[in-house]
Amino acid sequence: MRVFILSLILFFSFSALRSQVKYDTAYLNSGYLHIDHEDIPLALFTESSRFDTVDRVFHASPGETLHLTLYNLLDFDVEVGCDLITETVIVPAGGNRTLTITTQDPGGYGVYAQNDELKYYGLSTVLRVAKENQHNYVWNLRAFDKEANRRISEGNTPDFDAFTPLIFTLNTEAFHVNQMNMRGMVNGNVNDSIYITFAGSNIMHHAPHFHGYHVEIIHSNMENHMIGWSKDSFPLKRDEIITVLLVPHQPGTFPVHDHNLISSTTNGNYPGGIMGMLHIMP
Ligand SMILES: [Cu+2]
Repeated sequence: MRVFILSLILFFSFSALRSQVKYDTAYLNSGYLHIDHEDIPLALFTESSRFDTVDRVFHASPGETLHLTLYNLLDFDVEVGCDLITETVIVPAGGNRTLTITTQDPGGYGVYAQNDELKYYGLSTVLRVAKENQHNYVWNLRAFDKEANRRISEGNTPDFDAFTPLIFTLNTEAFHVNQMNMRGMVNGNVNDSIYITFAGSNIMHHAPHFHGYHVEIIHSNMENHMIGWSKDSFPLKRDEIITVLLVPHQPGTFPVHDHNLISSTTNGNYPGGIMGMLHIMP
């Protein structure tokens, strides 16, 4: 009996230890974003070695250590880091390296190329630290100047002083009147706790505005004096990652758009660009 109890204790302590470590992988991958009959070159963290335009978002529970193995399919080396740690890894072209990230508090944190041009080019995503059974959404907002992307894809330096973005995306999709952004949808019920993490991922400042609801700003990866405030719009700085809590008080369908109004367009035409949608059932 004593041996049995002892092995039970051992078993549970080992599983507790194991649950604090998580392994994950992603690819550094290049391809094209197809928007408004044009192909815009970019590079993203992807789920598989086959390129697709879905940003790979990482998840960990608070306190968990994430061993993130990155495979670099690009033809140059990329140095990758994360907001939560000071170490970085240089992932060689064609090779792989593991970034070890120790997490603590819930929130959204950046995982990105250290080089600003590559970060702009798409190598910037989110590590969402949260309990597993929550309603978590991550919305990555980007502004693209096609000329800058073309120059980076050809190995040249873009001219960010002449930066003229015409393409704005939420999770690499631009809104279109005939086609809602399916990657910018929130589905929930009145009184649910819904967490949305906004990443101002590449180069522009944004100002998300919620119609129909106020949200509580609960976390930022930067110094932010608005933590705990209940607001319907808030500034999102370049490289900032803000997590908000939405507890809907009424049912309905409401948009979330950006008050940096140029980003509600695609190639200068309204409506387009960054547009999320909330579908709240009774
Ligand atoms: Cu508005």
